[in-house]
Amino acid sequence: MRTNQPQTIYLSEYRVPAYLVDTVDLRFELFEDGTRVHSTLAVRRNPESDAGAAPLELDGDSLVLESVALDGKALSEGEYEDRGDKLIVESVPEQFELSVVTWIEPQNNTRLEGLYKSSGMFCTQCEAEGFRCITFFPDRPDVMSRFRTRVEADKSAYPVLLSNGNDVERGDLGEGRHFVTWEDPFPKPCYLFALVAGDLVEKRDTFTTCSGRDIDLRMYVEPRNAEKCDHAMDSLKRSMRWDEETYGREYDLEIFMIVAVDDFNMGAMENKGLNIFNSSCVLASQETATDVAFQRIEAIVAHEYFHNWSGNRVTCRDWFQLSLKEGFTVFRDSQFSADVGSPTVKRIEDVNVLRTAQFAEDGGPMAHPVRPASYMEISNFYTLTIYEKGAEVVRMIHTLLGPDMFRKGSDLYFQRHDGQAVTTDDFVRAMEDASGRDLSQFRLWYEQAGTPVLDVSDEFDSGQGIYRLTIRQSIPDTPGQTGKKPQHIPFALGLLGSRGESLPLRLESDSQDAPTERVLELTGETHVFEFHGLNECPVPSLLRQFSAPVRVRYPWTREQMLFLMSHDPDGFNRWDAGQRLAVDVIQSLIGAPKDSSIDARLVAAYRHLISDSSLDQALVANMLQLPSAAYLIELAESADAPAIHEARERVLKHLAIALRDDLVACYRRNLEEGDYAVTPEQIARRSLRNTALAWLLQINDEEGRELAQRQFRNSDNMTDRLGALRALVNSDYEEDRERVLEEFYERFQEDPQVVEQWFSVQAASDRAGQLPQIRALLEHRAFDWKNPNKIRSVVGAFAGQNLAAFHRPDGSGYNFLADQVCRLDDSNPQIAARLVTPLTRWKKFAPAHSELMKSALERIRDKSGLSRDVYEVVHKSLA
Ligand code: 0A1
Ligand code: ZN
Repeated sequence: MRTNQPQTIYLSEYRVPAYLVDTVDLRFELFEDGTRVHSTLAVRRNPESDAGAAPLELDGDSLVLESVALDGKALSEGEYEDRGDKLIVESVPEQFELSVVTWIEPQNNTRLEGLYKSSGMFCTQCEAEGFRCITFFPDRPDVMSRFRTRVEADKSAYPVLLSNGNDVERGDLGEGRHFVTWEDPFPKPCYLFALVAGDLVEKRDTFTTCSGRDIDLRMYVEPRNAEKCDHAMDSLKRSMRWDEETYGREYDLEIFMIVAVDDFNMGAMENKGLNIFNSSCVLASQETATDVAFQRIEAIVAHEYFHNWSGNRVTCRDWFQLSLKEGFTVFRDSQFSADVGSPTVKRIEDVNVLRTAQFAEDGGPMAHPVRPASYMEISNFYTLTIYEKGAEVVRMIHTLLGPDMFRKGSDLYFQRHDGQAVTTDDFVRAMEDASGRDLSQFRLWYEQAGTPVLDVSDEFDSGQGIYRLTIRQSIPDTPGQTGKKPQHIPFALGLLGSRGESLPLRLESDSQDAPTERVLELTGETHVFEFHGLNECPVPSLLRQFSAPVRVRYPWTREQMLFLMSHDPDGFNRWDAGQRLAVDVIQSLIGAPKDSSIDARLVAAYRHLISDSSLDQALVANMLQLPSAAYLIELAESADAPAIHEARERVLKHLAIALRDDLVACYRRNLEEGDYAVTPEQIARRSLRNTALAWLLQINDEEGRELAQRQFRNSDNMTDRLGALRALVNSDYEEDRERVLEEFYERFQEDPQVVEQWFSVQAASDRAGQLPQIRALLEHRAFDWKNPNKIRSVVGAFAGQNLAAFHRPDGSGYNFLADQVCRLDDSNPQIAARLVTPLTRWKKFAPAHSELMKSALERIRDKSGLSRDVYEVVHKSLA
């Protein structure tokens, strides 16, 4: 709870730690009414610090201090100061052993930081600053220590006792209690510490590394989830092999463990040798998980595993460097997903998130550079900018250097910095040193916030056969940053002739056999490129593969969009052209009379996509998805959310009516597929038939209704069952909606992950998710205010996806969200701060909405005892 105004922490004030901790010896006595933590630290003065004989300062949070001893001698109260958030020992020798005993109450820890209980088990979350909720410690990532951890607990309630590293000793303690001691040979920052104690089943497997070492792979889950581990285990083995083959990274401990917990603030955590996962990001079975969930699990398992090198072996010097591990690791996991699935589809999915949500963040009040210069609460900086834009920055380095030089750079980075806590600058330097390239201007990507805008114009000189492309870059102002410098941007492009053929890109100096695709490097404010030897004005295919996280403005005609949609050899740009066309059509209808006509060419293009089965079906499945309302809002200058929603719905219904027969045929054609498997081909078939169903039900088609009901009852997998449920819930068939929702709940009520899906299908629906219904969901017996997943699946889905209900003109949606944020602020500030996000975008909306959103934010601001997390987000949004 906040007592004073939160302090701002600045990168410029970074100082090396005054003291280092070489080893940490921990003993946890776990009881039902609390936990006693005994900690013994081997401390010494840091030779690199100029602080001299400064007092020793350790961080703490919500701890009851029981005793302090220095070199075995108990300190009296005058010899140390317990300030709550700091334990200060005024005078210490150069090297000493400090023993501290603290008492904590995991059973009452609703913040889910530090040690807490979830469904009867003990677990930890220490990133970023949770370790200080366990014991007093220099809680900063540049203090790296070797940990030895003894866990003691009741044997029948907690038969499984885990921590990082290898188990070196175990035994009974009498009175029904037992212990296990774990030793981690690798020095690590305390944010990577983990402990788990529970009644869990163990699933085992083995992985043989490239050097022939057998690694023991273990998953620990609650007994009811024993059958939901196979997919995560397979994903883990695939990730381990991939990291050896692609980055030359071998696993380093003898054991690798994964634990699933129900109550978790984020997706998962890469604790050394003991990854802890949110259940929804690791457990899956054909009957209970959708294709999207299967793919997400594979990506997150890979992400956490990859952190073992990018994050754990080489870690961050301070939290301003968070993207050092997160941006690089997201880049690595997206390469992995592209390699094991469909690269084009993976790129489409990533860019969709980036353009819809990260661009919005970068243009809003919380905009910050990939390497921020200041923060109040670091938990607020686990953002799309740090993760996704950070990954795009690494991706651009990959594009500029090419795969071989990039690999040399990553080898050098891992070799040079193994066992160290370093900066994003160290990463870039390794890339420079390995490749010989100068990335000094490129570093601005880490320092400047905001999405660069590229204004592109062109002209064709038919007399000389020259096509001239002019590109001007500008970077918008963001909070605290104005007058930005031009950045180094890799810009991939191609040019197409009138028959759709790829034309050679002959820059003046080129020989005859010029390439048909190039990566231009933009460094100045304006560049003019001249392409020679052309007989006709080409159609440009710009920013292929989305080669940089920028907005491109070019006056495309609808003819050009249609042309690229069917001819661009770059699959990503084919999809992008289709999106642009749909955006253009929808935008032209916003606020237009109800009977205004819809461009017939859009219908023809979609008909072609639906009915030509020779096209890449995975790409088609994505091309059929209309741009989301959230993306359309992001593109708008002053968004009228209800009007955007309405225009989008109109286009969808219009397409569904015009293509009704094609949709039924598409559904039937994609029905048979053999045994269920999560392959790109089958995923595409399921996506196509569920899109067809969803569209048919938008127009109250009786045949569609029957197909949906049949699919709902008979399908053997969750993708189809949920697809049918969603289509029926979003239809006008009110009785069907009630019935299928009830049947679905009856069947899956014992499965928390499925119940979460059931909540969000309703909360995201403008039919089933109006405010009275949302309030009823909050009262439902399956809802739990202590479980972040449940909160996200109702409150998060309502505010983030149900735009029609959230943006009701009376402001009731905004006030509802403000109420829930205030309620959560006391119990779980991290989740409360994340839920505020939709309101922080208030300046983006038309005045009537924006005023109401602002006053909802002001109500949150005025709550007494606001947490630091929510304080930062709300105050920055209102500034
Ligand atoms: N490092 C984890 C994500 C994570 C971050 C913060 C947390 O608590 C504030 C928890 C998990 C990852 O990138 O997977
Ligand atoms: Zn991560």
